[in-house]
Amino acid sequence: MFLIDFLNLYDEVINTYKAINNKKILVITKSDLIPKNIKKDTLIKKIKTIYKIDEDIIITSSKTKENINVLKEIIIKNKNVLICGFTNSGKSSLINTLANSTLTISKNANTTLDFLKIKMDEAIIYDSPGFISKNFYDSLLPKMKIRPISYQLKNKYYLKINDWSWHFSLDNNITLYLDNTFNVEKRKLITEFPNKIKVPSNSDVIIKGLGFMLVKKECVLTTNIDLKYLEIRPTIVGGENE
Ligand SMILES: Nc1nc2c(ncn2[C@@H]2O[C@H](COP(=O)(O)OP(=O)(O)O)[C@@H](O)[C@H]2O)c(=O)[nH]1
Ligand SMILES: [Mg+2]
Repeated sequence: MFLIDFLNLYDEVINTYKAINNKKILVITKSDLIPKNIKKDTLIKKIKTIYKIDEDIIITSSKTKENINVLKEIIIKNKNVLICGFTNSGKSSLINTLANSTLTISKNANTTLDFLKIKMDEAIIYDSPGFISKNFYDSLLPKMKIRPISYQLKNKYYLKINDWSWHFSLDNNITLYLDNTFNVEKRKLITEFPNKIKVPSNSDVIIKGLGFMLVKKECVLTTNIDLKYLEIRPTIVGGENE
């Protein structure tokens, strides 16, 4: 089982999943953070299409226990199951929920330093150290339910999110999928920002590790955030079919 947290869905993570040749399924964790307006079966379909995934995808949460029984059945049927994924994807939390175990949960990278064997009924689950990505913000993990907030943003203005500035080359409609601990302001544009990236219509601009923003119209985004933290994909939450 390869775990990906909903807000950490980007190419490096998906490519790591794809590189695994064993029998596998993709498990999207922390579903309690997914906003209510996102229909989960639509989300699964979009993830399958955009990232070209053929295997089953199961959405789960250690907090709400969504689909925990489905995962238990899969584990019992397969007898030996390795739980893997990037650090902080919720591996240890999920195993604790599945097996009533007491693995250490942490916000810090790699608290699980070795492969650990945990018994669950007649099956064995293995916890593993997480893969580590260099290009993501792991110090500001979202904890709260994401409340999407939309902005009608005139070209004369930019969005300031904490220390990051985002300017879109034309009047646009932007929806933030970030947790509400971020400080967001609309400001009048005075100077441009150093980094530029092209954004097609109905795209998610992913800020790796933190969330994403849905951009309605094709435009050029200028920003002061290092582009290595950004990735663009067709939106998984809205757009044309909405
Ligand atoms: N909201 C939410 N947070 C979770 C969930 N599972 C894990 N977390 C949090 O994600 C962080 C990493 O969890 P952990 O299980 O240690 O991840 P690991 O590094 O993959 O073993 C911790 O801060 C957990 O509290 C979940 O289902 N929902
Ligand atoms: Mg762990």
